[in-house]
Amino acid sequence: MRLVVNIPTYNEKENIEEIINKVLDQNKKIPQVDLHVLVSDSHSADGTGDIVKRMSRENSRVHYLDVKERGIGVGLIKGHRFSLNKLKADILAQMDGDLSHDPSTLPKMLRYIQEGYDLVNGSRSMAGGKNLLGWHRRFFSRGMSLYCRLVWGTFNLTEYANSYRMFTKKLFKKINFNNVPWKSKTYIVQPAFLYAALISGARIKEVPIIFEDRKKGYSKAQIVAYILDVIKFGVKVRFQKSKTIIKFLMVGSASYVINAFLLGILNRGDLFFLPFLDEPLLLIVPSIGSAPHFLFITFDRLLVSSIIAIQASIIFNFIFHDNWTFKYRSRKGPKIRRFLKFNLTSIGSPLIQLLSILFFARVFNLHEQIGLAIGVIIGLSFNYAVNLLWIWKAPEQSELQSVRAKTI
Ligand SMILES: Nc1nc2c(ncn2[C@@H]2O[C@H](COP(=O)(O)OP(=O)(O)O)[C@@H](O)[C@H]2O)c(=O)[nH]1
Ligand SMILES: [Mg+2]
Repeated sequence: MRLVVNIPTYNEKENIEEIINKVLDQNKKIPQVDLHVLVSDSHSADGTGDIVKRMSRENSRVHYLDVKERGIGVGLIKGHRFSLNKLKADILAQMDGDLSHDPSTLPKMLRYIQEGYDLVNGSRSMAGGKNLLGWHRRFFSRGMSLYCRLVWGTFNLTEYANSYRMFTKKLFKKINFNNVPWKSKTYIVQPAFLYAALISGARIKEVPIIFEDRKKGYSKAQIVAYILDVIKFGVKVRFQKSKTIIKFLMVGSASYVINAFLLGILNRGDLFFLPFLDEPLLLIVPSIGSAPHFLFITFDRLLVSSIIAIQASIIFNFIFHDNWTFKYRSRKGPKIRRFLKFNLTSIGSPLIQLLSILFFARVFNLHEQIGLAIGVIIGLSFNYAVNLLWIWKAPEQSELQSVRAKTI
């Protein structure tokens, strides 16, 4: 099993040799993997490339890739692709080339990957973690984390910006890079990659790390441009999420039309005052006067037509939600189980509407249409919430803690 640690660099001649050696040293602690280091360099002008090329001639575990263009995202993504395609990596990792990340965390990260996590993320903000950068950089990291947490709604992740990560080849292949602005000149690739991993249903584990400030060389971070990119990305994520609600409401409206139309033609042959058929489609089912009774229920045409119409609209809803509205969310288990869950929760909304009509009419003496309108809003919110949290849910962090150990 091969693990490739990708180090993106731009002008790191003072640090690169030391960090490569320190990473390779870790192999003693994790002899079960074939550890390699890849330096993905943006054509540094300071001779970083020459140092790495010399090292790669002396040691077959060291590799050099000139990604030519500037940008840490270019180094990372092109580097990971190279690791997969050329170096045949099974597990991918990435860390900074300025000794800010301590390579001795690598064995711990590997352990979690081997336990079945898809992505292990080094965190400076969780218990045991530390950020030793200056106060303004710490302030920026904290602010950015808070923004991402609130906007993305990921309250269990503490770190968004850090680059020290390990993940599986399977996860990397699953990620849709069209949604990751990795060619940007800022470090937006860090949060954007994390978000793309979440969307792909990645099981994520955070491990505490201590982030040292670099001792040599200079920082290439462009904080103002980075802040703007993070804000822009957050707006995009929010819009994506609103799109889900809009789709949900569109499918719901269409299914109401189907429901009403079917009920009309089955029960009466018309829709309100619009005649469609000469007689009800369900003529064979008797109307209330001659219908059979069972316990308190009369099996008349209205009841049978309602059940058929409602069930048809539920099926319509399900097909569109499964293939369109919630398509981007991870789906676990067989489709039939999701369908049964959906049917079960679909009862919730009419029940809420009925209770709301009765409650507002009987308790507050309000018109039944007011109760119905309130009931529809509560019912729809209820359905939307259970759809997101139960039927088409992306895995929660809390679930991740209890993930079953799985050997790779
Ligand atoms: N390939 C590549 N790597 C870069 C680029 N800019 C920064 N890096 C690397 O990304 C890592 C983090 O950059 P650094 O300047 O230390 O940012 P800071 O830690 O946020 O101050 C280091 O290994 C840099 O050499 C770039 O344009 N291309
Ligand atoms: Mg740095």
